[in-house]
Amino acid sequence: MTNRAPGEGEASRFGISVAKARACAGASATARPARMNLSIDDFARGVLAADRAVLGRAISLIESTLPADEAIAQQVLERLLPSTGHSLRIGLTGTPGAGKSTFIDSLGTMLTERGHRIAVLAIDPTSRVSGGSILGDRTRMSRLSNNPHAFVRPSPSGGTLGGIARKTREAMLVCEAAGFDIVLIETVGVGQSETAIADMSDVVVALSIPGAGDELQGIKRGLLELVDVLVVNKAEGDNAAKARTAAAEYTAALRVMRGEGDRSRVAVLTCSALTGDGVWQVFEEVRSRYASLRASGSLEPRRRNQDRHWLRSLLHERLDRLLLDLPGARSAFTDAEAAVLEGRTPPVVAVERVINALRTDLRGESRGY
Ligand SMILES: Nc1nc2c(ncn2[C@@H]2O[C@H](COP(=O)(O)OP(=O)(O)O)[C@@H](O)[C@H]2O)c(=O)[nH]1
Ligand SMILES: [Mg+2]
Repeated sequence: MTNRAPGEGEASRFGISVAKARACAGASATARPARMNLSIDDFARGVLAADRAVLGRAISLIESTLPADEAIAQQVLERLLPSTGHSLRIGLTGTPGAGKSTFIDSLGTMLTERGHRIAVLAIDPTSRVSGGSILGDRTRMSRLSNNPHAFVRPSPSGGTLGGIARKTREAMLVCEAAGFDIVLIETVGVGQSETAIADMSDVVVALSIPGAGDELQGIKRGLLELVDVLVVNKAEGDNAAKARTAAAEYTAALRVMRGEGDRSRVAVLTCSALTGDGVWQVFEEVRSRYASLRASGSLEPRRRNQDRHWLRSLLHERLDRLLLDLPGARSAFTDAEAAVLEGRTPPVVAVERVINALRTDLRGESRGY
């Protein structure tokens, strides 16, 4: 099999069977477009048949930034869309070292033993620096990484948080189409990645550890809005009592912050991801929240609302790109930035100039059709 340059060999994409492609799986994957000679049909059929090799490649396709790959990725996604949505989507956040990967390994193993199929994905904007939250942690997920009923995929590296989150979300849809009935998405508990995870999960779990009295400051109001289940991990041995105290402090603080009668109360639990104690209870809480979302008819509206957020953020991203793709708008933007930096023009005036240049560019474009 030869390495193909992007955009080359369009026709051959439709010629190769999944089986043949699988036979090539051992070949070196350097500098090859992610679509790698699979047709849209091959991708869709392979994913729907839960072919792990094709699933892996479909996700690589989604992560690819080659324009030719992106175009195919969109069509593959569109084909798979009717087969998505049938999973419980669990978001897991918490500071590095809180035990997220260990927790996923423990819970994931319990779930596969009960007949579930688990996909584990990650959103980690720092992955390029840290070497990948999940990849670096494969040892922490040693059981799950070798489990035939689990699929573990590291965070896509590079790009903006928005880009990484989008790709993770699309990978989640592909995993759903491949029949995984539980998707666990891990993110480092920093800044906006928590918002991103809440925008693709049905239930959000935050993991923390008993610290030296910093429990209360650990609950940021923003995070509180996003989290359904708060878990104090490492609650075993000498730590068990400390963890219980931390959980009690969380409960008290949450009551104050949210108000006594708030029905959408955050559940506070303790567990030990290491021993497995309490891990299943965390899942029961997650499952019961998911069940009430479904029973009350709020699951679908919640997901549609998430889709609307994605639509808006994708649109913003594309508009940014469009601005830079159109020559008039781009140079107006460069001038505007310089003028604002030098204090010659207020931003509100500068933005109008850019918009006017953009309008002129677009009028020119539409005449070209
Ligand atoms: N004692 C104890 N250690 C744990 C527990 N869960 C995780 N750890 C340890 O905490 C460290 C960080 O765990 P990891 O799962 O990588 O955390 P992550 O960064 O949140 O994914 C590792 O050394 C784990 O072995 C637990 O329940 N108890
Ligand atoms: Mg981890």
